[in-house]
Amino acid sequence: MKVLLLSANTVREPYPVYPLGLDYVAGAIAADHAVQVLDMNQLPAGMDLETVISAFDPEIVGISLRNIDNTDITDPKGFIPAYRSLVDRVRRACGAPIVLGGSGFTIFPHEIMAALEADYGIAGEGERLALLLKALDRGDDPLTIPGVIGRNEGGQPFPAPFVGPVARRFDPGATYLDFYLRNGGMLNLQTKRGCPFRCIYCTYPRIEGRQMRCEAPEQIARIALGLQEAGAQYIFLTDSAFNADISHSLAVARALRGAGVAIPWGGFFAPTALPEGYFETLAACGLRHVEFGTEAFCDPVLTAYGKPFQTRHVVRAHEAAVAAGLHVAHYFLFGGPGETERTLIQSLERIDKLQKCVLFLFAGMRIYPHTELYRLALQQGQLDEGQCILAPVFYRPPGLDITQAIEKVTDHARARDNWVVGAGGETVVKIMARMYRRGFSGPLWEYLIR
Ligand code: B12
Repeated sequence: MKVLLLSANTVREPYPVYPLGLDYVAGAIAADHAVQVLDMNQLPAGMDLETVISAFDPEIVGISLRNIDNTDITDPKGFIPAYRSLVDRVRRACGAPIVLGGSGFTIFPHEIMAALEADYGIAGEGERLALLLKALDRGDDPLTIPGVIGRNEGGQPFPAPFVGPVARRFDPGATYLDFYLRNGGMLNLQTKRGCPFRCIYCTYPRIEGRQMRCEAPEQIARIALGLQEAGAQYIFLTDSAFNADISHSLAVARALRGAGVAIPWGGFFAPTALPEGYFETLAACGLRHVEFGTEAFCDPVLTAYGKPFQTRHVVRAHEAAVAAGLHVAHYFLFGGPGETERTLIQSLERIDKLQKCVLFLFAGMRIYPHTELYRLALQQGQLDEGQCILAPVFYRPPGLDITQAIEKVTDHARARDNWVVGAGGETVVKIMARMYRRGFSGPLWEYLIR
């Protein structure tokens, strides 16, 4: 079959993100189908979407929906209307069935199917597109495939994790690659799937499963070398938390160094108890930056959030990362269950003591389906059973006025150059674009470190 895969993501905040998910989807079907990948960030030179579609004449169009919104209560942006226009354009250009997928889609499969009126959707891992294509080819019912849903609520939206080979197809000749190389030079790399943690607000275990499935370090290093040879100047590891499996993370780091990967890399980490010398070893293998998903700086709140660490672990992990010479950032998410004015002030005062880092601060916890937070919000009468929360709904902690909390955080941040409230907005996008044009690469927040 002729399959067109389309990345719909044109978000520039904090910087453009290479459409990694489609490399895996393409890898799963390329042996048996003719695949063309398009990226709405950069279409082939001199062509618009309609021209590419009519030239390729696809029999199936798969659309990757990574983001739903920016999850920023202070400057909210939603992407569903733009996705709807994209689907309409594809419909006008060809009669091929449309299949939706991606992390954003996986969180709200039925709601997004209804909003976009696509033909099929695959919640979870897109490797299952191979099964969907086979079923369509044979005239079998695709809705019996785990994860596949149809237009009218049929199917099984939440499958067990995909079992079977996963193969990334990275194409160094892709027309859109140059866009990412020019805008920060950052490409991305997945070393495992699954998140074992139980943070009450988080979608990751729903998107990737809870069971960690690790890729062989040598295979990861081969892919990383390919990214480097294609011109990447920085690699972002997309794992939910790179250190969730300590020994695998160390093996990956050593494999990267052993394979000759010389470009720097970074990713998300949990500030959990770590073995002595952990960050030194990673730094010696090329780790340049650490983004800690810290979220709160007060033990009762960390416990209420279901985080797998306490403040003493945060302090130790922070100091170890700084001592290893790494660029360090922490994400904070204020205003969840257990947060009061007192805990907020306590967290802000403690954050002030964190040296040599950047702080990304969000106030307002978005409620996602199938999370502990969702159940709590229902119980507390903040949501009605069956209420659609595709348009963001934020949790209201009983002990705190969230508007005042935002003001407090914003006021506190105003006097501090290394505190960034929310996603940073257009100002950040503009500054980053200017720096990328001047040849800077990577996430760039390191220039804010104080
Ligand atoms: C790493 C990451 C980041 C990094 C990315 C760095 C980089 N250079 O890649 C950073 C920190 C920059 C980032 C930023 C943002 N992120 Co982010 N990010 C993630 C994370 C943890 C992993 C994404 C990833 O690459 N996964 C690995 C790839 C291989 O998986 P995948 O893309 O999901 O693809 C698989 C399936 O989804 C499926 N699939 C994908 N496409 C298709 C297409 C079809 C047709 C099919 C059938 C299947 C399919 O198959 C693939 C293989 O199995 C996810 C959470 C998660 N665990 O998924 C959040 C996540 C995607 N991010 C999210 C958000 C909101 C953002 C921001 C908007 C935040 C902000 N306010 O700035 C920005 C947007 C950036 C941008 N330009 O798009 C949300 C999106 C949901 C939502 N509410 O919209 C997520 C889901 C986290 C969450 N809150 O739940 N992010």
